[in-house]
Amino acid sequence: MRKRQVLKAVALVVTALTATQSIADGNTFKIGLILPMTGQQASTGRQIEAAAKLYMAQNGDTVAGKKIHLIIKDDTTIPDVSKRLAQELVVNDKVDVLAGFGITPSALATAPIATQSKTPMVVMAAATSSITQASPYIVRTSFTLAQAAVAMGDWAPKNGMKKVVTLVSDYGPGIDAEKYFVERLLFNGGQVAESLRVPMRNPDFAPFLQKVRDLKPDALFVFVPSGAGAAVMKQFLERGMDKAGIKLIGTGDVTDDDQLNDMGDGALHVVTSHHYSASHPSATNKKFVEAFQKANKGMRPNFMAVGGYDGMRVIYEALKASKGQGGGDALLAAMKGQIFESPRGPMFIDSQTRDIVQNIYLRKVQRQDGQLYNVEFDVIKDVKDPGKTK
Ligand code: VNL
Repeated sequence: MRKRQVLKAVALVVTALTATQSIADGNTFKIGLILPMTGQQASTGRQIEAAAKLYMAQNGDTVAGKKIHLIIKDDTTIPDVSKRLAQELVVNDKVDVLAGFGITPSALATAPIATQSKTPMVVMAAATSSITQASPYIVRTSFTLAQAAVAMGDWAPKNGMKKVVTLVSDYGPGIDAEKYFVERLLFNGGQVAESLRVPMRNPDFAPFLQKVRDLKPDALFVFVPSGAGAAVMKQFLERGMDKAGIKLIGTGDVTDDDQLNDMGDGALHVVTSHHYSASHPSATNKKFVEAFQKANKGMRPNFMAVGGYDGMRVIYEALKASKGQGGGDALLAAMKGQIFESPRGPMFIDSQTRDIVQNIYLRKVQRQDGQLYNVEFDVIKDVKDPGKTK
């Protein structure tokens, strides 16, 4: 008799709890942010986490009547872990949106989960062209290497660098950077002395740089992922390659704002092409950089931070536009076609490709107020990803 009553009471409590839970869920909007918080690309996770939190601090955590719940998971820079975490976030946590993705293999591994569960997946960092084609639920707020590299392939040969060696990380974004840079370089009358590819994991640049020295090109074009640029710069300078008359050029990943200020004067005058510089001269960017630094002990935001910040904006606005109703397809529809001013400049999510259209800037490393910055000196407006296959 007693036992029965206890059981009944327990059942009632459980029912009540479940009810509260489901009411809470009904008013909650969950964003599963999968990032490399440890491992080789940990700086990317750190930057995006800080940016997402800043966006929420500035814009509140209630949107269209829903309480935003950010769930951050560390994929340790390992694609299989990204995929498993995404599965758990969708099945157990019932997230409304998946976001983050520090490296291309993580984004590609997770794409099928987004498709199967009809969950929008906002790629805030990874930058291989093909990613947006891996799932109709992917929207990108970072950039593509093809987008950035084309500008350098036009600029370098017109500025005295005809004979170039390329050195890229041997995976998706590196292969895109090499392909689109070389295509434009050749088109503009330049020549490729050699194309070198270094392993993505634990790269040792020394033997490759020695080879470049022997080839004596006018310039060395480099793509390495965010976080690896300082090592390249150090070894380039240690080998006296600048003194041997070889110019270092690349996409802006190599002079990443996260590391640039610690690279020293050897980095001065390096020219790169990219979509974001912390010194981008707009009121929107000044406000962003100041607030980011204030909230993060002076840490300077890099292009990863801006991808995360704008990604949150795309999610918030999609939730508003779909009036808090949620549902993957409604959210996705409201992400497509968004157009707004980012700290990087104007940006647009192309509804056909779900990829980003944005300005690409040519920048030169210079000292401003005692610090090293990528100072923009030219712009190619509204660049679509040239790497889309039909
Ligand atoms: C990727 C592209 C990663 C560019 C990066 O840094 C980067 C990628 C982590 O697609 O894997 O700077």
